[in-house]
Amino acid sequence: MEYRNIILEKQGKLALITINRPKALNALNSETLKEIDSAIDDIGTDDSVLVVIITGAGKSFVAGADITEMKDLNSVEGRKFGILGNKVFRKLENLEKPVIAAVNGFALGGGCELSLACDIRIASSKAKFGQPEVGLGITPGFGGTQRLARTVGLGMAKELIYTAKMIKAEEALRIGLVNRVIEPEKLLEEAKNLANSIADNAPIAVRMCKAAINKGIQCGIDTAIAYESEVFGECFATEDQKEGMTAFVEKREKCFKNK
Ligand code: DAK
Repeated sequence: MEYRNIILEKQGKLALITINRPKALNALNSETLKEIDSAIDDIGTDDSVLVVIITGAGKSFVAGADITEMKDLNSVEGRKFGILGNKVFRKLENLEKPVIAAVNGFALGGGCELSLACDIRIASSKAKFGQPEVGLGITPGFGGTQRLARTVGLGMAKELIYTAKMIKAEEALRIGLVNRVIEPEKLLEEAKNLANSIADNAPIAVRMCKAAINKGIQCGIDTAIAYESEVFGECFATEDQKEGMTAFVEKREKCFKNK
C-alpha cells in the first residue's frame, strides 16, 4: 500500500510510524486509519521488526479524529467510523510486538486513545493530553472510556473525560499516563533507546509478557496466574531460553534468535 498520511520506516530491529498530516495536526481521517491498519499488518508479518514506535510529524501527535470528516456523519456512518478506529486500535494493542508512543505534541481525543492502545507512552515536554469529546457532543469512541481508566484509574479518567480539559506533559507524568517526559529534541532518540533496550531481550519472551499482561488485566487473578504459568512453561520450548540461561552460566554475551 502506498502511504499518503503516514510514513513507515524500518531501522534495524525497529519500525517507526510517523502520522504525517501536519496541516490538520495529524487528525485521524478514515484514510489515515486504513494506512495505520496496513502498516500494522506489514510490521506484524516482518520478523526483522521487534519493536514499534509511533509519533507525529510537526507540533502534534494526533489532534483527535478528523472533525471535518466526522461532522456530517449520520449514526450509521458514525458507527462505521467508530468500528474502523476501534478495529485498528485493537489490532495495535494486540500486535505481538511492543509499541511505544513517542508523544511529541497534542494527543487529544483519538490521539490520546491511540497512545493508550500502545504499550508505553513517553512524552515531549511540549505534549498535551486530553479527551475533548464531550465538548463536541460525543463520547470518546476509540477506547478512551475503557483504556484511560485502566491506565490512570477511575477518578482521574472521569475527571479528564467529564471536563474535556487538556493537561500538560508534567501532569500526565504525575497521574501515570506517561512513563517519562523528555526535552522535545531528544524525544525520538529516547524512544529509540528504549525500543532498542527492549529489542535486546528474547523476543518470544517479550511477546508472551505483552500477551500475559494484556490478558491478565482483563480477568480474575486465578485465571491470570494460570495464563502466566502457561506462557512461562512455553518459554522452555524456545531456543532463546536455552541461549539466555547458557550465556549467563558461561558468562558470555547472549545471542537471541527469536526462536
Ligand atoms: N480534525 C480536523 N482538523 C483539525 C483537528 C481535528 N481533530 N484538529 C486540528 N485541526 C486542523 C484545524 O482545523 C486547522 O486547520 P486549518 O484551519 O489550518 O485548515 C489546523 O488543524 C491547525 O489547527 P489550529 O489552527 O486549531 O491550531 P492551534 O494550535 O490553534 O490549536 C488545537 C490546536 C489542537 C488546540 C486545536 O486545533 C483543537 O482544539 N483541535 C481539535 C481537538 C479535538 O477536539 N480533538 C478531538 C476530536 S474528537 C467515534 C470514534 C472516535 C471519535 C469520535 C467518534 N465513533 C465511535 C464514531 C473520536 C473523537 C475525537 O477524537
